[in-house]
Parts: sequence; C-alpha cells; structure tokens
Amino acid sequence: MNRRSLACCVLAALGLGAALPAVSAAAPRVTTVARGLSVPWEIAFLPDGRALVTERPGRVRLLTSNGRLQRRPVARVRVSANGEGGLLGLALDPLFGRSNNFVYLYYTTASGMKLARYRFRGGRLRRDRVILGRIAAGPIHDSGRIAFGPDGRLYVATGDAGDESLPQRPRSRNGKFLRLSPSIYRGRGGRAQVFSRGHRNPQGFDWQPGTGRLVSTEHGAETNDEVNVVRRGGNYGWPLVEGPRHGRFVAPIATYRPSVAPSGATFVTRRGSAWTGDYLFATLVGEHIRRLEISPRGRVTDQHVLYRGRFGRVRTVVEAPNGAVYALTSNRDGRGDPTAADDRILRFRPPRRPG
Ligand SMILES: [Ca+2]
Repeated sequence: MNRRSLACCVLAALGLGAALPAVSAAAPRVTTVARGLSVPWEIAFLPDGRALVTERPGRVRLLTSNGRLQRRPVARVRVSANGEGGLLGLALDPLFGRSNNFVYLYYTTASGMKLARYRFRGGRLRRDRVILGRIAAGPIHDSGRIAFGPDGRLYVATGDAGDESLPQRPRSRNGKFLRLSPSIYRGRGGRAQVFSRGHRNPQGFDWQPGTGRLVSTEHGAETNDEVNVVRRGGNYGWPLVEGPRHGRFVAPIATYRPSVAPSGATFVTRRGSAWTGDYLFATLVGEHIRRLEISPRGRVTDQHVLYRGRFGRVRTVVEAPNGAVYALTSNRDGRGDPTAADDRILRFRPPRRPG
C-alpha cells in the first residue's frame, strides 16, 4: 500500500481529516523578490503586473512589474497597530482596471475594525469611504483576510477580538464570515450578511477550483488549529468546541496539534503543475508552507510540509496571475527572530506535472 492510500485509510478510520502524517518533500527553488519590509500581510496583483502589499503598521507598498519594491508607500493608513492589529487585508475590485479603480482595505482603528474603499490613481491610493464598521478590534484575534468569491461577493473574515462571547452571538459581526454584495461594496456600504459563525481567528481562505468550496484556515486555542470548509449558515463551534470533535457543529477537515498558527491561503489554480488544485497555506509558529491535497468531496487526502524553518514565520501565500506563488514573511511582528533581510517577499513556481 502506498503512502497516499494508507493516508486515505487512516482518514476513513478516523472519519475526519485529523492529523495526517505530513511528508517533507523536495520543494522548488525560492527567489527573494524584495527585502526590508515591515510585517507585510497581504499582496494583490494589479492587471498590469504590479502588486500592492500591505504592511501591518499602516502602509501600502507598490511592487513594480519588474519586481522592485518602491520606497515611497502608495498610501499611509492610520491604524491602531496594537498587538495583532493594524493594516491587514487588501482586495482589488473584480472590475478593477475595467470599470473602476477600487481597492478595499481592512484595518484596526481605536474604534474597531474598518473596511474601507480606496481609489488607485496616479500611483497613489486614496480613501473613498468606510463601507463596514461595528466590528470589535482587540490586541489579539483580529482575523483580517478579505477576498472576492466566485459569486462576486466580498468576504470578510472576522475574529473574536479576544471576547469569546461574540462568535456565537448572531447580531455580533465578530467571529464570523461576512459577505457583502456589489451594491454594498461599490455603494454606500452598510449591511453585511453573516455567512457563517463560531470562528475564533480565521486568517486565510480561498475557493476550491471546480467545486467553488470555500476553504479557510483558523487559529485554534493553543493546540487546535483548523482547516474548515465554510458553508453558508454553518456554525464552526468556537468557543464551545474546538479540535477534531465538534459535536453538532461543523467539524474541521484538518486539525493541527501542536499549533502551526495557519494564516493566508491559496489554491493553486494554474493548470499544468504537479500542485494544480492543491491548497497552500502559510504558517507562523510552524515556520513552513503547508500543501494539502483536497478531494472534490472536500476531504484532505494528503499533506506536505514545504520550506520548514527556511524563512521563519510565513504570513501568507498568493498565486500571481502568471502562476508563480508569492509568500510574505512575518519575522518583524514581535514574535519572530528577524534577519537583516526581513521581512521578505518570496517567490517560487509550483513544479511541472511529471510528463
Ligand atoms: Ca471550529
């Protein structure tokens, strides 16, 4: 029996995607694209090949199309950079470069988390308006990833902000996946639909190609990090349950003990690679990138550890339009052991499918 079918049997025996043996495999060569950043959190590619990069203390940096990090920020955002808070998520409008120049930022302020719409013009990013507030911020568990779904809605992951009473409260916007329709995010803002609840600190998510399934990472308490398939109306259990056993709540498809502190995530969508269709996520405490093979039915069938200990803490992984994967380190966030090069933007290319 090979390793893969063994893993499937183990899975079947457990009845869930619990702790699979993670295989360390040869990984592609990594290029350092830029160095000297300060706690980069998100990177998003413009249609012309440039990229915007958030730095948690409150700057948006521009990476030119030939891979040079512009010294002068394109925006400074007034944030409350307390603990895990600051400038976090960034997403481009699905019509960016065609009928608008909207960029959405998510950040911590003294009066809570804000989702704001910006306009990118003349190499500068200027605030248009705040479109969502009334989300508690805290020195811990601010989540903060935002992304557009295949349904054209804007999804916002919110954390419990250190208040465990919020995720199960239907009216609270904390500990939720929120969803905004185009008329809200391009309009005056306001109403967000609660898509799911019972989350602690989800920091990365993407949609599985082919199935459209939303797959998210979530930081657990101490030793129960999770990967979840997030469905509309689902309750993911926090703070009532965590770990592999979730009772009447939606159980994760993978859990991690000891903690790896999973953050940003992407599916590999580019065709022709050995990793096409796989789910990559960055780990902070784990100091590696994890690759999960997830079946079309939403089961984790295999896992691989990449670059363990090579770059320190990793905040996120993002697939660029040309198929390269970009990763951001987070060694200057107060919990790392930074080198002179930190923080860095890294790049690697998923290996070709053996032909
Ligand atoms: Ca859970």
